[in-house]
Amino acid sequence: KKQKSLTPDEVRQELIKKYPPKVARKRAKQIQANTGDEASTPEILSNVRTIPGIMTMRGCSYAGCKGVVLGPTRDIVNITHGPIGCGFYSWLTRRNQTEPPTPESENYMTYCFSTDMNENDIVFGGENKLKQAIREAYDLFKPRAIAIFSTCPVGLIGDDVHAVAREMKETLNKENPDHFINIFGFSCEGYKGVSQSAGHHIANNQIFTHVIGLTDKPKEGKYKINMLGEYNIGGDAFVIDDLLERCGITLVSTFSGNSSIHDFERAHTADLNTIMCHRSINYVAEMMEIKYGIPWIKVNFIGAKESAKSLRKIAQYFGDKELMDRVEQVIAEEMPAVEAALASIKPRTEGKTAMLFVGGSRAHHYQDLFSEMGMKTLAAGYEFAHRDDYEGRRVIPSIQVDADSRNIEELEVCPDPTRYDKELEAKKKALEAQGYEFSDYKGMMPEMEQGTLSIDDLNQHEADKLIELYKPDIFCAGIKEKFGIQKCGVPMKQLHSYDSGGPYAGFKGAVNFYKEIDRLVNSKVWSFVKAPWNKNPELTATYNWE
Ligand code: CFN
Ligand code: HCA
Repeated sequence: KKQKSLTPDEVRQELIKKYPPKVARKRAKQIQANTGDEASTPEILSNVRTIPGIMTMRGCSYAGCKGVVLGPTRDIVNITHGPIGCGFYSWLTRRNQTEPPTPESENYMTYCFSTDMNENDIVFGGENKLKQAIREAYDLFKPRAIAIFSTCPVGLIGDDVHAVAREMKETLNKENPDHFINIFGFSCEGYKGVSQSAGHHIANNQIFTHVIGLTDKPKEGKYKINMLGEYNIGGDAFVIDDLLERCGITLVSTFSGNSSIHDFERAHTADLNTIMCHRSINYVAEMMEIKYGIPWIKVNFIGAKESAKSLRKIAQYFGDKELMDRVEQVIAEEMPAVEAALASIKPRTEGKTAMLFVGGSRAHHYQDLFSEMGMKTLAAGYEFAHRDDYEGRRVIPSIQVDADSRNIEELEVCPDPTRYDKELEAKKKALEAQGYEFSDYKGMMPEMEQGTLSIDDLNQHEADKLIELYKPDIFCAGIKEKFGIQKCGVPMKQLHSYDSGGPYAGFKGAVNFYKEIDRLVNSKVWSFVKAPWNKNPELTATYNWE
């Protein structure tokens, strides 16, 4: 347990005291005490470059674009233009699942496509090799679309992936007039911006420019929505799809869990955009609102209460009695299993403590599940989120161009929104007049208890210190953090890949999560672990800044 009771300020001092003054000053602004209240929530420094030498938890721009946003797409041939490691290490490690409609349907997710650039290509240029790779993929699969992802060396040597995409699209479509192929590239070199976040932005821009709106064939249905920012990790999207279907809500497309490019192409025919992970896809939502007049709302299907709230919010948007009744019926069908699980588990989890350090939305969303189990989140933080994700609606919620990624293509918003739907705009205004809140997202910090900590871009040194100072009952983060934390004797749950577990979304997912956390926090096994650095003190690392 926490050795002595420290104030948040004292904890901050402990975390930064080993740093040289300039580093300490910057990190101090990224470590803030929550006040439990929106108005007095402090500003937190975020979305800034990690100081070199610090063992950050972050990933890169290529990971955000190729791995996160486009990774779960099954019917786009995603080619990594770069050395083989980039393609290999982003190959299904995220555990995003897919279910093609028939066994014959296109599914390229099990393949790892790469140009496998080597020294020769770096010296003489890799464009020809890329053209060959596109042709080879085309001849083998005849897909609807091929996407090209740039890795660091591509930007450094100056290969023009967009020119190659244009040329190959024209050539292949001329050669095969009966089969339309879409080819587009992403300038998502790993070093762009400060984190995965720049990669999300780049992915969103290109999907909006090259794919959304390509076909007008609508899906049948009375209440049509898109689900943005749900990536089907561990099967989460399957649970959500099932809930929506039972409520009678038609899912036009999901960006991009269990997705199909054909649905992306007609996403603009939906009536409402719902956003699950705001951080990774707010750009698409904003652009679709401007170009097609489709309003968006924030939803969250992590946690039973939040899932119920989200379904109700969608139903209220359509304002239809029949839909509202059906939503209530589905919630009533789901809740008994949730309540039964909590009745047996909560007595064992109540009062336990957690720490959550994950990407750009889960460090917030998963707090709902912990609080349903009576557990308190002592400290939480994102790897790469922006101030709006932390501080909520008091920060301007619109598109923010990353300060450090000015060189990414600016938003291409249609100057002539001919298909702008005035009716939807009027509906939005009318709903707002009735008190419907489109943007009721409060952000992570105002929802955390007073005296808890929010820490942006946590690193290994600070994670070790937090564990030493608080000894939480569970620590949630990613694969790079996992083993160091377990060696400190603390149970660790991966909230990226869910280790081998999941789904955790919706009501059924909540029950899975309660059981998993109960198992972890009530197992004694971790308290028997003796870390190698305790047995062999010579292995202890020392920070020597002088
Ligand atoms: S599935 Fe999402 S929920 S998309 Fe994003 S911000 Fe990553 S890959 Mo890892 S688990 Fe994580 Fe979020 Fe949105 Fe995942 S918290 S870091 S870029 N993320
Ligand atoms: C990424 C993907 C990642 C990494 C997970 C982890 C994921 O950002 O590159 O660090 O364990 O969810 O797969 O966030």
